[in-house]
Amino acid sequence: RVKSLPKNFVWGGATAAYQVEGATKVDGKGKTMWDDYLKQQGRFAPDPASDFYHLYPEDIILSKMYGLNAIRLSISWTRIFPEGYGKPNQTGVDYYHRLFKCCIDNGVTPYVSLHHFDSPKTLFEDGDWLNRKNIDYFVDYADFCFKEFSEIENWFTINELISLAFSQYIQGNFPPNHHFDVSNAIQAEHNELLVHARVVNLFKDKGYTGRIGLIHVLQPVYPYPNTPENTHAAQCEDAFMNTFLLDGTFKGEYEPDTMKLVNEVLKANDAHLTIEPGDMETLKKASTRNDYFGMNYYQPSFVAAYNGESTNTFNGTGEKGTSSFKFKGVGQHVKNPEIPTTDWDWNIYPKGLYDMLKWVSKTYKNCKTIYITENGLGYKDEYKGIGEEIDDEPRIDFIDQHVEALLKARNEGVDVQGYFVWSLQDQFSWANGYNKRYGLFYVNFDTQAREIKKSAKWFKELADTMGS
Ligand code: BGP
Repeated sequence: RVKSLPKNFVWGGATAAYQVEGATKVDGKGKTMWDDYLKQQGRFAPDPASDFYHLYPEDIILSKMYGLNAIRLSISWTRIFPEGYGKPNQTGVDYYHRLFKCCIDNGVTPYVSLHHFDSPKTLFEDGDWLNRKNIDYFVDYADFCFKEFSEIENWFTINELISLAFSQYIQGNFPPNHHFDVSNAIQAEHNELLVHARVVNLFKDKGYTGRIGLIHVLQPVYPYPNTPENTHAAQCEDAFMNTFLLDGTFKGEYEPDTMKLVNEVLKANDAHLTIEPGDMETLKKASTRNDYFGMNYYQPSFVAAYNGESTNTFNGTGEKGTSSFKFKGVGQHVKNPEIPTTDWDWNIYPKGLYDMLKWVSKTYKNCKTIYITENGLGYKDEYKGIGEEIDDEPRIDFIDQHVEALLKARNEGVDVQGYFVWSLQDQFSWANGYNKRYGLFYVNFDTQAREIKKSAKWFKELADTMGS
């Protein structure tokens, strides 16, 4: 391994408020779009999650002990503004001050997102990102946070814009569970970009100090098998899932080549996108003002051309081989027999991370510093008993290979400054519940006791030996 990392390279663990905090009904917190939905669905609940609301000191100390110098957190909008707007809830504000202080005191630098899939219920019911009024509310909430939490130096606006749009309106596994509602999906993508741009512009115009950026998950799309039709299908999916968002973020315009493909997808699905006057100016202005880029990477998709009706099944249980995805006029996901998959049918392909890093840094000149803000393996970890180490060798392999890919890109000139493993501790997963574990630290969800996984020890060694 090439030891060419700077001393301040960031080794972090990632979390998201709703997935770790639990305590969804305490201290004046308002409901998110998930609370009633999960209750109705009856599969699993967001409480207790990892009870991070109460146990954060323990997790921060574990982070420090195991070599992590950073943590990704998100602020739950509804702890601050229970309805999304109005009068701030001081108890929520105090909680985040305590949490941030604990991180900083322990030398674990907080990287904070303002939105990680948890829109307030009130605003969600009023159209979520599709309603422009909600964009104004978010800008106000962001402004409040920048002013209030001046101890924070690293901000992200929204986590994974595409996952929201795609899971809500295409894949149908996030509320409101629409399937292949292509107009709403593309509109949500555009509106989220607008939200981000407005917040970046506010941050810079008001002269807040610190850094601001956003987080995209990038899912490279490869044709399989490699034929001209499948290549075209891959380009269509790539435009819809990746390029549209990256163009909007870092170019402040949707390139003609991107729009040609996106329009093809829209046409095949009788869908349309509305861009209002002034939108593109807002995006343009923000496009040079991002201080850094958070890239999440899990897996690529392998795609073949498909022109039949759209249909999909989501594997939310870990029963291997139960997922399918066919998107009219775009393509269908196929299995590449040479690529291993997880129990949830996610492709394991570290080279995809290298490919994305190289491509983004080459294509988007305004994308300067990159942090890998999520990467990790969902796995059915086996509990061995109190105080017993959990053997998660496959996770070690996964992280090792992906860090290797990161280093290769870095050695070839891509400015990557950090790596956050998803996730810090085991957490609740939105559409999969509690058996899809990602943590370096095992959480016994009955007792909330933490156990150390082999990967945590390995990660400490990695962080200690590299970049020192
Ligand atoms: C990302 C999200 C995380 C997390 C992760 C793993 O898309 O930002 O919140 O959940 O993916 O996904 P999952 O929990 O569906 O396995």
